[in-house]
Amino acid sequence: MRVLILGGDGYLGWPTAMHLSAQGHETAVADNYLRRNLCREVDAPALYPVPTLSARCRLWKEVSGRDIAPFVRDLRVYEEMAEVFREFRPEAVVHYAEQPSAPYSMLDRKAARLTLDNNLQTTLNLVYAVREFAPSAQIVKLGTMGEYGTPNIDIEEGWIDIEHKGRSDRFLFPRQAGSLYHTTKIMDTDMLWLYARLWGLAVTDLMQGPVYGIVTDQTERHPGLRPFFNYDAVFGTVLNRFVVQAVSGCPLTVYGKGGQTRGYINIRDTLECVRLAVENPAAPGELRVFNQYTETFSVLELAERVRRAGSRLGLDVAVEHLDNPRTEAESHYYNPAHSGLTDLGLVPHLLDEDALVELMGVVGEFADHVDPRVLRPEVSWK
Ligand code: USQ
Repeated sequence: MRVLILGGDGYLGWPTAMHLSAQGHETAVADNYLRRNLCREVDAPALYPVPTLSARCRLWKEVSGRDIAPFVRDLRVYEEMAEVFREFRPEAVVHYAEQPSAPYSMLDRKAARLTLDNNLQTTLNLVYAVREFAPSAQIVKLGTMGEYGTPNIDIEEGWIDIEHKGRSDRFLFPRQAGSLYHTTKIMDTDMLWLYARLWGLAVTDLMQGPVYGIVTDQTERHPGLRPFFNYDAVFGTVLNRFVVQAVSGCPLTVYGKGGQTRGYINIRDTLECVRLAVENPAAPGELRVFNQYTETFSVLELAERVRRAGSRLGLDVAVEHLDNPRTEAESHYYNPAHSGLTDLGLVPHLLDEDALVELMGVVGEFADHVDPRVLRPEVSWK
């Protein structure tokens, strides 16, 4: 299949492109380096340097013999999105091209505005480009488990049947996000559902939990193929941050009580989930939703696992409770359904001690690069 990855330079976009290319799909990546630029703006260094998109595509060609076509384009500009579609003529589009950080979206008015504009404009341009240039192409959009928040009832996979005053209907599961970033993802979902109904678009929405890891089958082939990896308090996600903190001798930063529970997923499984969604498309007019995570943990459980894996490597890992910079429940019910992707064939990589020790090994190569100043959270939700 001809698969276009929007946001193909990011932590997940690039590894997804290699994974699909390795499976025999004809693959292209489009990105405007927004993530790299925002990281510079907030002084959030990546753990190691990452080559440009074109350089990575050349490296991939050298090690695999396969092409990934790079498009450095600003997808907020319809003409640039259209040009990519005209040239590549995708059959499937994977949409990662969003400002992905909750803390960044809460930084100030300017960052909030950028998050809203970037995420919604890109999604709207995608909808129009599909209609104009590739009407039978399916859209696989990365959503987030954070769309649901932490309600006091079981979370369904996207849809819920409701009986009301003797009648019943099926609706999107109620959503209540905890940041502006997560709210833009809700808006994306609503926009895509509108155009699925109106124009018959085929859409899969992958509600993903926080991802961890660096290593995939393809990154193993050359260090220059590793993903863009943040560990700072704005762009880094919790488990990746804990691993970096552990190997660099800094205490693990548990926000508040640490009872916040989320659904986590190994980066290898993210790539497989996207492949499964692409190869088993939604029907025209359908908004299909999968909850994309494999295991739930509280923040304290993650910290304890990292501490134990660290001690296997002779590291003395300390855990520190900080005042929570976010407004979120610190102890709550959490039970989301997540059978859709397993039913399609996902075989999860679970978070055992070996997985953590492997990640600590790779991160450990760069322990000297870690800047402890960027580990402390500075952005407050208040
Ligand atoms: N947390 C800590 N200490 C830290 C960092 C985070 O206790 O040093 C806590 C947070 O307060 C939160 C939980 O860990 O309760 C997860 O935080 P996170 O930064 O790993 O995840 P989040 O901000 O929710 O966002 C990340 C990705 C986002 C994705 C989302 C999935 O950045 O793109 O959509 O995970 S989910 O969390 O399910 O919404």
